[in-house]
Formats: sequence, structure tokens, C-alpha cells
Amino acid sequence: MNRLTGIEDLASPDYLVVERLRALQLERLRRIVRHAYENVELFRNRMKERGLAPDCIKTLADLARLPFMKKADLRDTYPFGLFAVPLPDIVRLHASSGTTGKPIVVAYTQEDINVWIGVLRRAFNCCGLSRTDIIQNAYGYGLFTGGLGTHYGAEALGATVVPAGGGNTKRQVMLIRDFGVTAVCCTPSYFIHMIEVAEKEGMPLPEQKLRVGVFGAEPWSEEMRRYIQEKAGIEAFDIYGLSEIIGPGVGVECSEHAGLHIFEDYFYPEIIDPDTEEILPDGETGELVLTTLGKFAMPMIRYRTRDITRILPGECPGGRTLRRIDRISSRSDDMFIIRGVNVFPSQIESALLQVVGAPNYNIILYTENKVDNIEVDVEVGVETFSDQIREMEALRRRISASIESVIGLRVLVKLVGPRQIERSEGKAKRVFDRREK
Ligand code: DLL
Repeated sequence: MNRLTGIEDLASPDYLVVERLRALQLERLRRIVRHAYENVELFRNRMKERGLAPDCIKTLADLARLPFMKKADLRDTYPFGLFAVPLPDIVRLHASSGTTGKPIVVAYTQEDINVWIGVLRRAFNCCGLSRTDIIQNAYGYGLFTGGLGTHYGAEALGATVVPAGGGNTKRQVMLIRDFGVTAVCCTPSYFIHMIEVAEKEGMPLPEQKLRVGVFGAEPWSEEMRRYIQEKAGIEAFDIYGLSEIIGPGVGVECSEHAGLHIFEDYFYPEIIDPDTEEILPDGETGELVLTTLGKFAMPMIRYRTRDITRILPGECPGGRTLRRIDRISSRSDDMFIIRGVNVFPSQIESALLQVVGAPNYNIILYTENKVDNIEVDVEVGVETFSDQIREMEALRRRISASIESVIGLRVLVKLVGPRQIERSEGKAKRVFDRREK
């Protein structure tokens, strides 16, 4: 039993009997709701407005009675307004810049850090990694949670960690070769860049000891996984997380690759209809809402992630009893509406990757004659690049038809030559909105 938090230290919570897991979740939920109520003014006020007190939580279903928290709550209380412990008890701050305005700030007590390290150690375990692995961490170190989070989790696993951070790709590849690195952690878009650089520098990844990639922090498609696995000769795992909840390690795939297990002994998942806020049954797609069951510096109760997914019904053949979510294909705020049609960038990625092995692309939204349109610039690799105008035109048409069949809109496809699309070292920016407002 942990002295500070009163939380049990369980040896292998991934395989708990479901009833035991639910009982544990309820116990932790009650504790965290009370803690938030007593220490976070915003939460207490919202509870009072609804006539609720912490003892309203009698079962897990009572969670549905509690108010939601949103990203705006973090912005409005910037920087420290949601902290639930005194500053001296906080040992680390992280921040996420987001796209607009002030960053959001998140905080951890030493116990919270230990929880984070624990879930990441379990996440690496899910990916088949152990103390015998050499793990190169190419997530950015600093305020971003990806770097330090991954680092301490991999160390706790007992693996040998290479804290490469983001960037300097030539050196990354050299380290992979020289150190005999067996696993890389970074964004999938950055790894695609590494594959290219490795080839160019004469150190192709399939010839190295690398066997596992742990990729996350941005959406990526099943087609992208296939491309990565084939080109690098590795097994690619999807890892999910967000700063507000803890950072990387909220969920991860196991070797079944049948969805991402949520470490739900610490992060309680719900799926809601983003418009009505109704809870949706398992299997139905909606917005993921997460409650932190064991984070005390900054508890998040019913946090609306804006990430779109569903809880996968049924059991994982791998035996873990933790519920699984589908890969996060998009965020609700990534969606754009063109001529009345809702389009997610991930749909375009899947459609174009079905035609061409070209993971480098940009989506440009523009207005012409007062009508909004989509342009997709697709970079064609040297191997596909052809002098024959007719062949290139045929390829362009096939990509265009594939995208149209998925999103139901004709888009303008442009093929661009090798290295014309800017490479990313962290989260890729692929959508450029140049529409007239
Ligand atoms: O990206 C934490 C992280 C670091 C996760 C490293 C995985 C690996 P934020 O910068 O706060 O935190 O961004 C969180 O990124 O709400 C999702 O929209 C997106 N995201 C994270 N992982 C995935 C994933 C980190 N596996 C936001 N698939 C989240 C799709 C992801 N989207």
C-alpha cells in the first residue's frame, strides 16, 4: 500500500479478473473525486452547481453524473489553477503548446511520476520489450511529455536507453547501427524520415538489429503501419497518450495489434457522443473521455480528449483484461467540412496509401470562385517517379479516384518530386487551411 495515496501496488494489473479491476477502479474513483472536490475550486463549484458531493459515487456508473472537464478549463486557469496539491509537493511540470494561445500546463507529484513510469514500463512490456533491449528514444525532450515520459519508462523496464531526442537524423541512424539498437520510439512521421535517411546513407534499417518501433503522439493509419513494417523490417506498435491525462502510456497495443489497451486501473475510459454528451455503448464511435484514477497533482475528471475512437467489444486474444480502444484515427477538431462533407485527414491518408507507397503528403484547403476545395500534394519517390507523362497522369488519376471513393469528393491531386514535402522531426503538420474566411 502506498503511504501517500493509499493505492495498492499490484504486480500485474494487466491481467486482473474484471470484477477485481472494477472494484479497484471504484475505490480509486471515489478517492480521486474526493481529492479533486476538496482541492480544486473549479471542480467543487461545478459539483455544487449540480447539487453533487463526492459521496454521490456509489458505483462506477455514477461517474456519468459528474461534470466534464475540457481543454478550455486548463487554458482559463493557466498556469496553476487546477493543481490539487501545494506547489512544494509538485516535482515536475510539462506543457503542451497546442495550436493557439497559451500553453496548457500539467503537474506531477513524485507519486504521479511513479504511476507514469509504471504504466510506461507495462506499455513497453506489451510491445515485447525487456531489459535486454536497447531503446532509442527519439521523442523530443523538454516540456513535451514524449521525451522524459518514454525515457523513465524505458529505464524502469531495465532496458538500455539511448536518449537521442528529436532531430539530427543522420546521427540517429548511425547510433541505431553502431549501438545495435533494437527498438525506436518516436512519431510515425519522423520514423518515415529515418527510413529514408538510413537508405540514403547506406545503412538500411532492415539490415540493422532494430526489431520494434513504438510510435505515437499523432494519428497514423493501418496503411502507414504496413509501409513502416515493410520498409524497416520491424514490428510497429501504436502508443497513445496526452499531456492532460499523463503523457504517453495511457494506452498501447499488445502483440495482437487488435486495438490499444487502456491502462484502465489508472485511466477510466468512456465514449460519448460529442454533440449530445450521451455515453455510447461499446463498439460505437465517439469522443474519448478519460478520468485519471491515480493522479493527484492535477486530477482530471471526465476529461474530453476530443480524440475520436470506440471501445472495442470482446476480449483480447492476448489475455490482457484491460479494455481496448480502436486506433485514434482523428481528433474532432482535425475534421474539416468541405462543401458540406465532413472529411478527416486520416481518410485521405488511407486512400492515397492504398495506391502509392508515398507517406509524404500535404493537404491544402483553398477557395476558388467562392467554393472550398481540397488539394492533395503527394510526393512521389524515386522508384515511382517516371519520365513518362502518361504514366504519371495515370497515377495521379488513380490516387484521385481512390480518395474520391473514400470521402465522396473530387480533390485536386498534384504529384511532386522527391523531397518536395517538408519532413517532420516531431508531430507532422499535414493540413494547411488557406480557405477564405
Ligand atoms: O503526444 C503524448 C505522447 C507522446 C503520446 C509520445 C504518445 C507518444 P500531447 O502533445 O499532449 O501528448 O498530444 C496529445 O496527440 O490527444 C491525440 O490527439 C494525439 N495522439 C497521441 N498519441 C496518439 C496516437 C502526446 N497513438 C494528442 N494516435 C492526443 C493518434 C495520438 N493520435
